Amino acid sequence: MIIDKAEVVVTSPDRNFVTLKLTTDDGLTGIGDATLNGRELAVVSYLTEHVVPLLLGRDAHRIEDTWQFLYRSAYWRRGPVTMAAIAAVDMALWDIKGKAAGMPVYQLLGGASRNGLLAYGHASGKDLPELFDSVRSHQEQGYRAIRIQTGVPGLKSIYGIASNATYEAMDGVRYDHEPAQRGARPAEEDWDTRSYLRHVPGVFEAVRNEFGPELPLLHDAHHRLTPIQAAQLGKSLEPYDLFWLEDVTPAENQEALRLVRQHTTTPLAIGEIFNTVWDYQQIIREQLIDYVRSAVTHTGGISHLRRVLDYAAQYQIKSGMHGPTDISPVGMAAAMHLGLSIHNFGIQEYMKHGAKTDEVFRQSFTWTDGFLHPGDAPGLGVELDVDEAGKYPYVQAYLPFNRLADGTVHDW
Ligand code: EZ4
Ligand code: CO
Repeated sequence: MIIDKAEVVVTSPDRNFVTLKLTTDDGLTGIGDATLNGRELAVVSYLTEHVVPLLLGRDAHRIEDTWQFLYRSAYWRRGPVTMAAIAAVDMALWDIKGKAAGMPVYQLLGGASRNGLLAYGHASGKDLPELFDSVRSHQEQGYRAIRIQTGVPGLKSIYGIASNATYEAMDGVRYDHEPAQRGARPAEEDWDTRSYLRHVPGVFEAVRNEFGPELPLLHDAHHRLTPIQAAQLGKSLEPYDLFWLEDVTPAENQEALRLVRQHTTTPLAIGEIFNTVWDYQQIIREQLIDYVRSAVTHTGGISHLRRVLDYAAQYQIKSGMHGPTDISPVGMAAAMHLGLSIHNFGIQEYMKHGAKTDEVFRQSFTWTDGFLHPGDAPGLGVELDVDEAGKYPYVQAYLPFNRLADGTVHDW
């Protein structure tokens, strides 16, 4: 089983996706997701110029050896571009191994540890009536756990709220929240932490009053707070029993979470922008988080994220894999196979992709009563239609950035 072809496919049905497609000499194909939102072409270049030439002629069965070779032989380790490229190779090789074995990937990882994966969706609204409608619509779609994001009085556009501008930029495609916008420059949003901290507890009180105590609710602070502000938010949300509070501080400083942890019992989730186990070393060992947010796509693939989650399991920390629309259907499938097999699965983020995306990527997962299942097709269970992908060339798009009232750039 020698890799004799490796192609990098860039396509933009609804949004940009980067996919690595490997073909072996006996005709098996495997695909992996390498999408890095807003920096897609950097990964394309890393793969095309530096990884593809090294893959040709290698034994496709040797997943671990290939992973170690790509990680260590580069000398320059880690980083989102490198780790997304390695992730794509890793996923594609697991896909091929599954097809060679005639088994879905989760069987190769030890088999199912559960019947399905509890998933949460994104409800949002600029005000409470719009938010309540969005929560109801998610419940009608079967979601049993819901992330809550709202507008903050005085701020024009804010992370997590589906806006008409976004729909227009996305050719009218309705995503519950897609922050990247097509165009030559990133959109500028505004931010004020004090207004946010004042407003959010009242929103959760209203949501609990409307929807009752049972519904698991989540919230994303998206890296914007200082440690003491994060502690304040965690405390103020305790009465509303959150499933988790996500990314309260910028993730680079792991120690910041110690201070947050000393002040609040609100469960914490972090890690969507982490890319190796080293980013988690201290926060897992010191039990400073409750959920690991890494995506398979951004953390070196199934092989490496499984290591992170095995380490987390020793501390009763669970998975909460990132699953926004910028994770392609291939990356989502990889997350589902991994999540189904590990013991310490927590919850899976799940936003539906657009109709065009679903035509480019033919998928075999199921969504039943709020639970995902990757399906039983051999490999990852996703087929890339290269002709269909070719209809949608890359479109430049950027994630937004924030400025404070005085013009200072703030974390987005
Ligand atoms: O901003 O995926 O929890 N989800 C998130 C996402 C991220 C985007 C960045 O590409 O924080 O909405
Ligand atoms: Co997030």
